[in-house]
Amino acid sequence: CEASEPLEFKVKPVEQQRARRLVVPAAPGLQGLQGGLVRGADLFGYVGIEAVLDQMRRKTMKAGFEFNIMVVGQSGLGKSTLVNTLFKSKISRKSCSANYEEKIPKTVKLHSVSHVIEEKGVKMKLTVVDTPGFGDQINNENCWEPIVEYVNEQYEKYLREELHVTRKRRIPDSRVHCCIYFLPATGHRLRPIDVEFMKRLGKIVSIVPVIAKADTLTVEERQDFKERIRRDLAANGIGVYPQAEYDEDAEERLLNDRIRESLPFAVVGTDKEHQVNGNKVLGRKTKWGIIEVENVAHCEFANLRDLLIRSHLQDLKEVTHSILYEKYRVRRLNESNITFSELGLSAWPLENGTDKNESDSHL
Ligand SMILES: Nc1nc2c(ncn2[C@@H]2O[C@H](COP(=O)(O)OP(=O)(O)OP(=O)(O)O)[C@@H](O)[C@H]2O)c(=O)[nH]1
Ligand SMILES: [Mg+2]
Repeated sequence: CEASEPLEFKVKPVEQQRARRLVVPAAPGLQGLQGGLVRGADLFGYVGIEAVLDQMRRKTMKAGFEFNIMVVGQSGLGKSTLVNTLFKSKISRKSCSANYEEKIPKTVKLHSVSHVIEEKGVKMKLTVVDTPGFGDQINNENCWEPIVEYVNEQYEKYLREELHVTRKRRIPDSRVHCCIYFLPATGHRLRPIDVEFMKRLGKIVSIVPVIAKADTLTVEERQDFKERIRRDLAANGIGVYPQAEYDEDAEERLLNDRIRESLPFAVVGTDKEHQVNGNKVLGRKTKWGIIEVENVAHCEFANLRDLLIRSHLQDLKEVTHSILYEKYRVRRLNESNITFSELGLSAWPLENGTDKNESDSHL
């Protein structure tokens, strides 16, 4: 469904994140002059560099964003429910009609749901890839393979588009920018299957782990479980997003440290709305009350949504493009079995270490 009205939820403009890096300090020689000159002083030596922000803003608003999330985890942990929660929560509530009768069926094949969300003139195409849960088979060996294959297929699609002689101005981006990995709320430790799964997946995609069905844990159990998971992740060398080595400056480190300390987010999902104090809220009705999924006092769904959309959307895209996809690209181009005809090319695009298409496009 498509939202036609502006929404309340604020998507942090990308240029705001970059603005702090684009501040140009005044030249030392100008400082004395500035006090003495009255009108026109502001224009002395002014080249208008900051106008680039407006240009970026206009371009970005026109082009819009593409953002792709994938949900992965054992069967029955509430992955499909959380996808619905995300689309029915603040980011797109006005655009979706509730369907109370429909029960979410078991997911049997990988499929994606896309919504175009528009807010204050900014368009975002949010795609969530829902995957079938694993763990139902007697032998769960290699259960990560279909997921790993899907992520790599999207990189391959992008690579092929990039290597075409006549490239599209804007390559459609179906690469997975973030994978939400669901952990069962056992209250114990990471299970071997989750360790193996995340080890493999973490090499090719940004993982954000969550504790599923967190309403089944007490406050203390939740805290202990989180700490144990963080220790297990570190002990097994599993890097989850946001990785400390990608922090760009002290300000980012401070923000990301706070996120790292609260991972994995303890989430609750639902696709039902209930009346609470005269307001409609997304929640799960129990015998003892309603768990409000967007209320931070009840669970951390809102923190997860804010991380994905409000604060780290652009960073997740950058990490995917500049680090994860780059690794895939280098590996593929170094492979000897990649043929010209396979890529639809008449000659090898890389000559003397430069991308011929790339240099042509700058002419
Ligand atoms: N208690 C509780 N139950 C939940 C939560 N989220 C989903 N459920 C219930 O768990 C059951 C399974 O939910 P699904 O969303 O189909 O789970 P799934 O992970 O998509 O399952 P597969 O498609 O088999 O992989 C449903 O009955 C949901 O109502 C939650 O946060 N808390
Ligand atoms: Mg499902």
